[in-house]
Amino acid sequence: MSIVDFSEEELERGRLLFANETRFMMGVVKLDQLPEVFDTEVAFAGRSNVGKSSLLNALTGCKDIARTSNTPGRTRELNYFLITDDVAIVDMPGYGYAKASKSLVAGWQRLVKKYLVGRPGLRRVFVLIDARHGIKKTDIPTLEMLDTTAVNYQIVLTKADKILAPEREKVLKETIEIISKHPAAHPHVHLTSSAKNIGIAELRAEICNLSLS
Ligand SMILES: Nc1nc2c(ncn2[C@@H]2O[C@H](COP(=O)(O)OP(=O)(O)OP(=O)(O)O)[C@@H](O)[C@H]2O)c(=O)[nH]1
Ligand SMILES: [Mg+2]
Repeated sequence: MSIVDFSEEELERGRLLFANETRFMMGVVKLDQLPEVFDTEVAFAGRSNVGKSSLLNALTGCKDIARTSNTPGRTRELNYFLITDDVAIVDMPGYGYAKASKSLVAGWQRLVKKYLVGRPGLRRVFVLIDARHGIKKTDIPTLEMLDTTAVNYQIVLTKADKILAPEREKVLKETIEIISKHPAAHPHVHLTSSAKNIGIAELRAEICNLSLS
């Protein structure tokens, strides 16, 4: 279930885009290491452990192209994956992971923030939210930061397999209500499960449409 409707044609275009072999390009720890601007760049943001790397694996159909783990805070760099020469997805370190040392977390967060507000060609930031919990207080600073910049962002609910249909409806409704107060948020919300392949085709179509617009 996804409340974003795509035509058969859009879904097929998305499928074809992601049928390309995804390549890991580089991990960026400092802004001066960022690659040249791509025609289409999108990024995955969200709390540690929300499923950013897993979603990238599901989209690309590569089981372990982005490292996934049970250990929050595993992704520590801005990891660039190339879907094609012109389309890049950036897997970002998660925010809100308390167990890593404060200075480490502060370092990642500075990097993430500078990247988000200053990256030319960044078409959309997908903000991942655990569907079991919905948008939490710890997510709000990120949403507010994105509101104050020119970056367009969209909520993607993750791990939908862990809840039943009525709970899915409820979290979708609540999420849409919250984002209606955030001016830069895209009004549509994706509901996904990397484990059970829910909403993956739709997210591929969404990214493909961005690359065509
Ligand atoms: N059931 C279920 N588990 C998932 C899903 N997506 C991710 N997980 C699990 O959640 C945990 C964290 O997933 P990651 O993809 O590493 O999360 P991340 O957001 O990249 O984490 P950081 O890199 O630490 O920020 C792993 O144990 C995954 O197997 C999903 O759709 N369903
Ligand atoms: Mg990760």
